[in-house]
Amino acid sequence: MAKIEPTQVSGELSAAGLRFAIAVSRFNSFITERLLAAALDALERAGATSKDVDVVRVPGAFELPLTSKKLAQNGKYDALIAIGCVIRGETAHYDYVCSETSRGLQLAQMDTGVPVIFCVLTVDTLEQAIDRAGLKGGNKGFEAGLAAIEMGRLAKKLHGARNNGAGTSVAPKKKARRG
Ligand code: INI
Repeated sequence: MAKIEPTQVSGELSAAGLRFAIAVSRFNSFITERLLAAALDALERAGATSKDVDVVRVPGAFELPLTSKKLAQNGKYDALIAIGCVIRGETAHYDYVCSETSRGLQLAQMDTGVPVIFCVLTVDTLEQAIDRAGLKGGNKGFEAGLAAIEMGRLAKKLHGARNNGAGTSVAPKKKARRG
């Protein structure tokens, strides 16, 4: 059995001092507004205040990736949450919206380095969506809020990990000016 005791690195569930943006789709707003309320509840319980959170509304889930990428690029936020709800219809539209939304959100976080939490329900029926927005399946918005806090904290730590040991956040050294 190995005897080493590796340093454990994870993000604490404290939102104090972190900034968040939440992009919310208006499509299926009956569901997305419930997810948003739960995400805000999680952030507030963990210490976030009104000035720490911006909410941006978009037409549908398909618009979440570009909006998230622009929000991530402006450098104001430690973590983002993308909230949507795609319900299967009779055509292949559902498949295109689901796959491009998930792919685009992953690209947004990989391109910018800012965590983007995926809070897009992809369900077959309205009942399944309701279950995940506050009924039988809990509320995925609350889980997304917690994930945003954890990833926002973790991203800060990992940013400084090479400079001062894992777990310590240190801003990168400024380059010395020449001349
Ligand atoms: N957008 C959603 O967020 N959920 C859906 O269920 C949905 N369906 O079923 O069509 C949906 N479509 C709109 C799409 O996200 C875009 O807003 C639209 O195509 C304009 O680009």
